[in-house]
Amino acid sequence: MVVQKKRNLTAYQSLIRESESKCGARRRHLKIEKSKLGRNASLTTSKALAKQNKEDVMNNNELPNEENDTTIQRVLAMFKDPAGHVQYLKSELFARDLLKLCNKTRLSMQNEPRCVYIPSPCYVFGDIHGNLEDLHFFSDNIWRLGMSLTAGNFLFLGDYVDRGKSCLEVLSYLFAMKVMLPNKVFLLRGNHETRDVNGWEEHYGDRSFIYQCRARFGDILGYRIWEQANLVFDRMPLAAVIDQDIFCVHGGRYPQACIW
Ligand SMILES: [Mn+2]
Repeated sequence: MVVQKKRNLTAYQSLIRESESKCGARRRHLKIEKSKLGRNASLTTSKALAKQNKEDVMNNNELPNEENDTTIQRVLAMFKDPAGHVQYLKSELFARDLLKLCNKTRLSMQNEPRCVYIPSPCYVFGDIHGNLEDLHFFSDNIWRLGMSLTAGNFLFLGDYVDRGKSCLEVLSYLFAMKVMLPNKVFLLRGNHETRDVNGWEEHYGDRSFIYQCRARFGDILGYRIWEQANLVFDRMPLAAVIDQDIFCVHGGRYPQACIW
């Protein structure tokens, strides 16, 4: 789904402030301010496109903020050609990269409110469920030059793991994108981003996230990766609002969740 409002060229800039409620609970509020970020962003994009020829883009991937991050470079290379990276995907290096990415993603999410406000244009994606082919389809058709050179924001509605065979590959790519573009990529929490669901090996068998962690890296390291990924899931926002107009949330979230 593509949400785009043609008339609205301005973006909303959000500032987070904290306050204390009557019962003493700390709450985060978002102050939304209109700005001309949208127009500036598109000028930046066209400048970047003019600067880099197509070959540069294909070779260097998209690394504006994390240019020297070899972890991200390895994950992006893997995503481009998974068949050529079979050894890497089985290696301890991939396990270490996953742990690093979990850590960085958690840090980048810790200041996000439970409901994130996103300006249009925004691409919205449903359940990926460990399906690398789906992600490749989107990448080939929606962000061919990479997310950083594609105008707009990217919102994923949750359920990244379970059911599919490539949970670790999908997660590493999405986390790398979040780390690289924290204000452009947003990952909501789905009902599979909970330990009860993604640890339910009896039900999902070899398609369960915990099974894939342990089968790939052994019980100890596999369990560690599973837990670190779940610590990221614990920090994920639950909802998003595009242009203060379109409410986005994963179906199946428990009803008592407090979004605000
Ligand atoms: Mn679901």
